[in-house]
Amino acid sequence: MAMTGILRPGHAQIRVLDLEESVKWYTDVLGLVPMGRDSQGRAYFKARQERDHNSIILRQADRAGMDFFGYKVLDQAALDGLEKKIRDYGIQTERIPAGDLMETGERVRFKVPTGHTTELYVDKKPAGNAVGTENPNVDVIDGPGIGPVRLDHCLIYGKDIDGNHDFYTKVLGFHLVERVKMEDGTTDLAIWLSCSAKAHDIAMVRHSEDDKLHHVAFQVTSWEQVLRSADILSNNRASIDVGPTRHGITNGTTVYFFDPSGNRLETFSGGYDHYPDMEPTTWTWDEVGAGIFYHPRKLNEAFLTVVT
Ligand code: M3P
Ligand code: FE
Repeated sequence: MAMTGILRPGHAQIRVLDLEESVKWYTDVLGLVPMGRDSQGRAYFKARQERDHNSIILRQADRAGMDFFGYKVLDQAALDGLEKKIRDYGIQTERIPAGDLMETGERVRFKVPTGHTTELYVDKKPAGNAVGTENPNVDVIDGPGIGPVRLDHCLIYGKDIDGNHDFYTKVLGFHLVERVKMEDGTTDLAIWLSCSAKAHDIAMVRHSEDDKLHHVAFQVTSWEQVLRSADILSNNRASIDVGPTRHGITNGTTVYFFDPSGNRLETFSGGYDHYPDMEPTTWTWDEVGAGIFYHPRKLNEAFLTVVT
């Protein structure tokens, strides 16, 4: 039976260099809904169709990047079971008390083999989406800003991609959706993993330095909304990295851009459904360019190497 353990990515805490400037940008340009601040000064946001209180937390720091990525789990029994499996696998866990993150229950925190701090939690206070749950209107996305519907996935960089693959599939219950092979034809350069029927809930690329962030991605509803994202970004003089274009991998349409601190973000649409019984898709080294950006069919060096 599906969806008995980890349900979906639930929150990401992102480091920003100037909190006030970032709060304004995440509200007015990205179009997230501001949900308040905590006693540590962190700023909370949700995407407009998310029902839980927060999904993006901004923390002022002296360098950009991601502090942690958290997944929502079905219930307490599933959380306890997952914590036991993580410990039995040989990875230490720590419990962060309820309320440390605003309107969020107790979290189980651990480090995956690439050094990324990762969390599981059950409770986050329902806060309502843009249209409610009784006889809802269609959510007409009218601004301010892009207004993505939800936090969708992140792409992380680190050394032990094989360790992450093993841990994510054997312990956390994810399945492999796509992979890119290196020149040797056997080593994985990158993998896309799902805990659901989405084309990916997380992706990871082999890299010389651990605990790096490539991007955090938000879903929008159509290719036209991807184009609209890029228009809004350009209107606001935001730094667009790549696109709008399409990935061969996942078939998603995409635009990549940077927040004011240099964290790369993505709004994307589409991507096929993938179930655990389906064979993963493999991209060989000679066609990796088309996997990443389907139209130019060649690698973009800056896209691959700039991380926070
Ligand atoms: C995606 C995606 C890279 C590919 C990224 C792909 C970094 O972001 O959403 O499928 O090679
Ligand atoms: Fe992505």
